[in-house]
Amino acid sequence: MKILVAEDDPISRRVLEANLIKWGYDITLAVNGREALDIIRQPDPPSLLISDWMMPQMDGLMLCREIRKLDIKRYIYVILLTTRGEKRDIIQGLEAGADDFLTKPFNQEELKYRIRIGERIINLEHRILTMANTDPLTGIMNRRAFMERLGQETGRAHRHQTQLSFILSDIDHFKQVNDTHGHQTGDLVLQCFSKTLKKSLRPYDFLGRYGGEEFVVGMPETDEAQAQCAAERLRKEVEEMEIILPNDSGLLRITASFGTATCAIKSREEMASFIKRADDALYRAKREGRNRVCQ
Ligand code: GH3
Ligand code: MG
Ligand code: MG
Ligand code: MG
Ligand code: MG
Repeated sequence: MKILVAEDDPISRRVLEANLIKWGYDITLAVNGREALDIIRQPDPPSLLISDWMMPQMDGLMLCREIRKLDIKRYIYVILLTTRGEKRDIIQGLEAGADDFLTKPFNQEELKYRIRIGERIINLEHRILTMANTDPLTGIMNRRAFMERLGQETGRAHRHQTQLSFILSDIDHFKQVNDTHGHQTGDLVLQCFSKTLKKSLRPYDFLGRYGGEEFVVGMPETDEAQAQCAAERLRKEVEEMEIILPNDSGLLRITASFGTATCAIKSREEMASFIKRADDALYRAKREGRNRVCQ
């Protein structure tokens, strides 16, 4: 776990640093609240902050208030350290948004176990977030997580004036798989299908389960021709895939249809219309006989 220490006193900072390293934490140091806030605003910030109260430029109290105002995805657990141990100081600290409070001089062992409390909360949040973003059957992003990521990538593509492509795929006659081989085999097919897509994609492409037997791929920095090419590669991989049925019941082969769309560079195309174009293309692929790519 990454811990940020905000402390203006060099000696206290060094003692904290030495102990946190000894306890196995990955630490970042800041000499005042302003510097700490800048670090927290960067992508992938530390999940726990140990902050002194009295600091130049921005004190610990102000820092707590600013952190709670930020629109960030992950919770930041804050332990405030101070020489001010009166009841009303503690209340003021908690009111500003601190999760815990230690009065200086404090016992280092006590700090160690107070960090553990924060760690349990951060781990719990991590588990819940993972569950909220993952499709349990295939282990890939669910629709919610995919759409969130697509939104970020659309923004990035617009800022950097690059093209973003989108592939929507749907397994052909999947209902028949369920009807002929049972729902469990259907589930196995979905798992094999997502694995095959995943291993055929580039590391920066992202894959999600859109619903049922529909899967989506986001492809940053990819133009129309490249997207067509990638979808064609996926189509072929799926066609060649052999699914080993349980209990020696032989092999099963499937096909899928694909629709692609590319986000225009200059007009910040609405995400909904972008998806609609891929959906229309997929519909065409189905109508024209399935096991094909349309754009
Ligand atoms: P098409 O080629 O037109 O796409 O035909 P299809 O049979 O694939 O399409 P249809 O929409 O008729 O059927 C999709 C089926 O997918 C119906 C539904 O029961 C099944 N399905 C959806 N989610 C799951 C799942 O999680 N597991 C299993 N086993 N089946 C699922
Ligand atoms: Mg101080
Ligand atoms: Mg479908
Ligand atoms: Mg289908
Ligand atoms: Mg259908």
